[in-house]
Amino acid sequence: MIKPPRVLTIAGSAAGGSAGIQADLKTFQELDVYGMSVITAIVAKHPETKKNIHSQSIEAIEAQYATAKEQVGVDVIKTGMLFSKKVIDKVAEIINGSQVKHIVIDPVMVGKLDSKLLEDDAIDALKKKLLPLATIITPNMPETSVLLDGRALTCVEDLKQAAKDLYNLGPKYVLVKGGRLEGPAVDVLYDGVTYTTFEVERLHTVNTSGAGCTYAAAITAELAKGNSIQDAVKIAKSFVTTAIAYGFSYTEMVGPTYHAATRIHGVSHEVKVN
Ligand code: PXL
Repeated sequence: MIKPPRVLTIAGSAAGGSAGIQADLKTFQELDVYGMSVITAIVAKHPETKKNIHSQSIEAIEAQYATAKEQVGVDVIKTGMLFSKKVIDKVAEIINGSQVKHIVIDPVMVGKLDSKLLEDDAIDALKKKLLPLATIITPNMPETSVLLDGRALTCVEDLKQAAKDLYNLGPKYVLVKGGRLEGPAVDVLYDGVTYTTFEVERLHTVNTSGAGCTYAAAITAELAKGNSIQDAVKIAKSFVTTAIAYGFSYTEMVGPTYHAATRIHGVSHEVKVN
């Protein structure tokens, strides 16, 4: 009987299905791990009040974690949108007591549709309490800038220096994603000694909603299956690039990546590792 590795995402619910918990669970399913979730907040805009973040109570967060742990058990944890300092404190406490094999932290701050997904006064707690617990953190360029006090990033060398400075906050590995650079899409991995770059051709599409969540979720799944960090990042980047290549939109709005693309189309994009 196959019992896949058990993976828990602690993140926000993106009602449109492209990002957050929904992207994570779709990715986990595609990559053959058993997915579970703790929902920290629901992102969904009310048509009249315009309220778009519906945060969950600490009690609800504790209850979801207790349920996942008791009913199933947890091998690897991923975090996404945490929203507040209060939630970050609780998630740090959960992680500290969890004894899981890996922690993947995607320091989500702003969504594609400009929702603010992390409060300003939570950034310090993220840096001091959560990042030091991570096996790997996966900031994009805007998140990297915020974590490094507004630093400008314009080239791969800047990403390397940023990865080194983020490494000093305590995670075992830092993956700075260069999606907003010109030219090929290059990400930089740093382990305290060596830099590894992961490069794919740049795809020209607007339908990338949830790409960051999907990438980090794929890394989480591959680590849970026992892959090395380098292999997990390589497989995950190929997976998310193929998902972006087959992204689409049902409406006028920015659409999702296609989580099933690798399976449905039987292709996976080549990633150059250096
Ligand atoms: O893509 C970042 C993201 C993460 N988590 C949630 C989101 C979004 C973007 O909208 O809604 C819950």
